[in-house]
Amino acid sequence: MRRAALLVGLAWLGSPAAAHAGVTEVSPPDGSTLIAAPREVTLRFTEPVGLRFSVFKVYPLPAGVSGNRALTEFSRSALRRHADEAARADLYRPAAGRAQTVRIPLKPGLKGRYAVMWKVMSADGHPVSGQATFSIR
Ligand SMILES: [Cu+2]
Repeated sequence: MRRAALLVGLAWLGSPAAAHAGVTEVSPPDGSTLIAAPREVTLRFTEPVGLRFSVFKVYPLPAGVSGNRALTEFSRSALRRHADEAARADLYRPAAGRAQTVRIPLKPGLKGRYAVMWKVMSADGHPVSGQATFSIR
């Protein structure tokens, strides 16, 4: 009985339509406040994501952006921007291949509130986007 349940569970996990790529871990954690600037942001996904069609950005958050809705809107428009390297707080450059853990290097000397945003392709080709924030005192 227990063995049957385990097999059903594995079959569900292996089905491509079962789930989209989600973030299981963000470092620094969403909403955290740090006393020193980290060198990078790390995103861990539920499955390897294709890097070529994925976007990862870290932006300083303007003072007026607070609350989930404003943050989602800010993130949505920032993810679409091109040639925005100067405005960003990260040094991420487009890569190829697949990765389950993505490291986003940060510019040195950051201070204030930041939004980490991502848009990745799930295995079934559907895009999934999300965002998190952190602050540096
Ligand atoms: Cu899908």
